[in-house]
Amino acid sequence: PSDRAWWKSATVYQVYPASFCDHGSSGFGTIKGITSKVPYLKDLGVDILWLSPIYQSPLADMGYDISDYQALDKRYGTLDDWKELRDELHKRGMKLVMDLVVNHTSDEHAWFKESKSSIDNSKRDWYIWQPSKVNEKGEKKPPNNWKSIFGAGPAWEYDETTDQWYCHTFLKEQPDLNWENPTVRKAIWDMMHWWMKQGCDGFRMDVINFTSKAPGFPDAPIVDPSREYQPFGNLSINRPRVHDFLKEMYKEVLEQYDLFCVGECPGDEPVSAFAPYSIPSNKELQMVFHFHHQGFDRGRGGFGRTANFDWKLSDFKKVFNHWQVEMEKEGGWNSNYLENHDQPRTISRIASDHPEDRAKSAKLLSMFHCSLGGTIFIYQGQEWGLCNVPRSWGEEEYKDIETIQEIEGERQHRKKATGEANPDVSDVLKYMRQTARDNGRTPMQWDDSDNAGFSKGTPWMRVHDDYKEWNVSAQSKDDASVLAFWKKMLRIRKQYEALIYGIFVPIDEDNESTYAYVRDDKTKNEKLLVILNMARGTGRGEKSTFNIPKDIDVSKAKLLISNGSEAEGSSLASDVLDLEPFEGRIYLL
Ligand code: ISL
Repeated sequence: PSDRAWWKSATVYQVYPASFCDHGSSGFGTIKGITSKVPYLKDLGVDILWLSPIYQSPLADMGYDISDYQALDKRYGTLDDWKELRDELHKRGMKLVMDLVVNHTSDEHAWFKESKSSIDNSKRDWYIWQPSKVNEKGEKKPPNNWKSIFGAGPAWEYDETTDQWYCHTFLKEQPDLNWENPTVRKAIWDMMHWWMKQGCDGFRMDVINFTSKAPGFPDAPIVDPSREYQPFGNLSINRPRVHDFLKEMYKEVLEQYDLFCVGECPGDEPVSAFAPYSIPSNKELQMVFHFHHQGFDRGRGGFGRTANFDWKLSDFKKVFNHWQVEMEKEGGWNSNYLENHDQPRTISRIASDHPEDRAKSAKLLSMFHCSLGGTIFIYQGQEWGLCNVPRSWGEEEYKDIETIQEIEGERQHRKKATGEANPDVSDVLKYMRQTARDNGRTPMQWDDSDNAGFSKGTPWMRVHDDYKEWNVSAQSKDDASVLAFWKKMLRIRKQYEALIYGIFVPIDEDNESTYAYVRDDKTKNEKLLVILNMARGTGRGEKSTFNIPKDIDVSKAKLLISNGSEAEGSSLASDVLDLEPFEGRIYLL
């Protein structure tokens, strides 16, 4: 059927270029390095490669701060290298998707340099400039109380030359573009056309729902009175104008190509606020990344990345069940990612990275991920069970600017609040170990040679200590490996389309041990039952018993795949299942 578009069943693989493969000895991943691994990706079952930014950048935020959209950063390679990568992918029927970071540029982008140079510069209005707010003491303060996403400081930076402030929802090195200006939008559309003409196959759009700000830039509600700056929330997220902008983008660019596109859309609003982006008749995007499932284990403290170690499985399930069921009702399309370069590793987060649990956990999560409706996104390392950085690593191994600012911001806040010169921030460090983006950024582990075969030089970020044992090469030779399991699971997903398109029917939602659901594809008369033992005691997996509800007909059930000892093809002897720790089973009904 026509609603089964190619991009719905595609397997997308995200590469974080700095940490993927360095063909030389710079210690920094390169495009040539990525190209050398295309056969590996093909063999895994990948259809689309999405590259995190490789454009020219001062790397204040690892390339999410772009100083020239049409030039590549020399550290990664040249446009010719990129063309070679494109050709190697296309030759194998695979596609290449680029990251589009257009909510903001780098402060070193020529547009911003011009904009900053004077109030009457023709590009002044390309960014968001506002005069100071003067307080009772006569001090010049930011135009409002918005906190930037990173750290505790304001989302505004003062510029002395013109005595105004510019808006930066992220780092001060990432000034926000003024999307209200049609000339800015036109420049973005032109740049997108340019990439499409180079043979790129689509875009992943960074924080695309941040592009419209509330008129008049009002103060954000105060959620923490002890702090000067507050989360801006809906004053710069999911505003109605974003939909106008995207409709224009669709008409001016997207519609003219058979491309792939996904918008990154953080925010706390209900599914109904996110579905419109992907409802086909709205003519905006194909799908978005939401963040609700990234919040289940996060604490709600004064700073962004606190962790809640006592989350309940039922809360986790609720989020996924809700998105699966509601998105279908709304007529939009889901995207499924568990990991990316901004998130810790799921094995450590949801299951267990204890040596005895790790492989089993990784396979369980593969079954979970591949049995959710929507397009799936795998993040490098996920396919062979990479986990969080060792807890023993010191603060100095963490390279991400968010981590650094988070710790430093809190240190400053506490200094002020307590008057202590060196306040204790060990709790922040403890949280960061669990939640930091660095967890997802350690280099790929290709083999057991020096630096895990990632680079012949010193890696920009330390390689995980476990690479001698955990690496692609070892797993490629092992039929029982996590990597072999992922390959199989990805094949099964393509073969049984109920896993992609079927109706999602949650079972026993309050069960705190087992996650179970049915995927029912009525057009193909195909029905699958997924049962996943996610029980964790003190971080380790636990046995559990699951009762299959009576209304599910299991008389013809055959085991399709499992990470446990039950033989494939076996039928169900009883509707009471004794499950081993982290055991998962998918039955064809
Ligand atoms: O990781 C987060 C902060 O805790 C997220 O809120 C993240 O900032 C958000 O997902 C937006 O991410 C994207 O835009 C950022 C960039 O730093 C991230 O790497 C990128 O994925 C700014 O461009």
